[in-house]
Amino acid sequence: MTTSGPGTLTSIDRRTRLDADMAELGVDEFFAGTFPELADRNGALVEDAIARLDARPLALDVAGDVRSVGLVDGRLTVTPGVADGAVIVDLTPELFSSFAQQQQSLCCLFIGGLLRTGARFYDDLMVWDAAWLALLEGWPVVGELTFVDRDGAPLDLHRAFTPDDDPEEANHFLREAGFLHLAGWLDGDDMDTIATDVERALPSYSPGDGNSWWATTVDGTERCVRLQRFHEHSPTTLGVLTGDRWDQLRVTLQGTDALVPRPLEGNAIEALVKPLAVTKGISDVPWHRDCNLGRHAYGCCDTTVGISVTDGGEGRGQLRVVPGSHRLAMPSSVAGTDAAWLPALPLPTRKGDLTVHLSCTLHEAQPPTLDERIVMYTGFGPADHRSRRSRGSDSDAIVRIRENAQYTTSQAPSPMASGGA
Ligand SMILES: O=C(O)CCC(=O)C(=O)O
Ligand SMILES: [Fe+2]
Repeated sequence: MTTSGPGTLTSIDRRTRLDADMAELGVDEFFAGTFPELADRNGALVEDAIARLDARPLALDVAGDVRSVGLVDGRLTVTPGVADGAVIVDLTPELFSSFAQQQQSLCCLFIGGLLRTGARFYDDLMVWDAAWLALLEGWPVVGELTFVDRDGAPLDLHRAFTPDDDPEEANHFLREAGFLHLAGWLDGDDMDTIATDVERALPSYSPGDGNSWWATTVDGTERCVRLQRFHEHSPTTLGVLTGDRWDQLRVTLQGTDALVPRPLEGNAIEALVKPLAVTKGISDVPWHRDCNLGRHAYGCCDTTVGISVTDGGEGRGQLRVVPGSHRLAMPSSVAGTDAAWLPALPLPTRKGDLTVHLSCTLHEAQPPTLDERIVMYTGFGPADHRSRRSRGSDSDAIVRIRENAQYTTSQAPSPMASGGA
């Protein structure tokens, strides 16, 4: 059976859970208490996902107490012990509780080095993260999507919106497609000034300073690829973030939701320098959702805005997105492959253009092959970031795992590094 995908999001606020409600959730309590109800409500979505992805059962070994989740005669079923062919995940009771309440995902636990599961299981884990979202949040993984404009006519996914376009049309596009290309929103001369600010600021960052990401290029050079809190180094960037055009953007994105920019006293904006021929580290982030590491139900959707300081087209580190992937939880491991059921779309930008994507939308940065690129990322989130730091929240742990990803994982070496481009 294939369910049909959900229609237009009426709101980008998809939060269903509060950190304050986090509890210590045991294996018995979850599988005997919570699971049957979830399976009644969302089991069909999970069954569709498992069948489509040909997923092996997931065996959760929680300090020796093992349950396998998978299909038996086509129905979502939990069985004691390790099911045939299962991917086995070892969890402490604390990590199980976190996973079962949609805090840390399997992807997060894997990248954080918290699983004994071998690396070859990574794709299985991504598949089960998608199935788990279907189970816990009712987010379908497979189905047919249509993209329509406000009048119900087919949506032109290649459309770019200028600052003079109707903000309601742009807002509808964002909810429908999960991304936006905003052309000519910022001043080209300001972008040139910001590029100079990046050069000037680079010497003040160093590896391991907790404020930057580094990657190695084919000639062995270590390059700073992510300059955090960059507004502290660039009055022009600060001017952008506090100017009228930025508030126009906030109003356009929020529609009927209430959005606020990232606070200026934190890591409000990151400047990314994208060198050619990266061989190690993370400069160009491969396919992912910004909520891949977890907490979708507590925080989504954030909106992430990319500011093209230099041109970002083909060969220049362009961003690609998967339209509609905020409505269907197609795993990131499938995106961009022949097995994908939602196609990827490149977003070539010019200096001064913006890209916007929701935290639930699949996206990747393509490694540049022609020229280096500079792009800045910042964003807007719900006005009420509810009880983010309350006891039981794994928000800080997830941020730490994300920040350490530059040491614990690596993008695939650029095709240029093997002389392939
Ligand atoms: O490398 C890029 O341009 C994208 C970065 C990104 O998506 C992220 O940091 O989440
Ligand atoms: Fe991202």
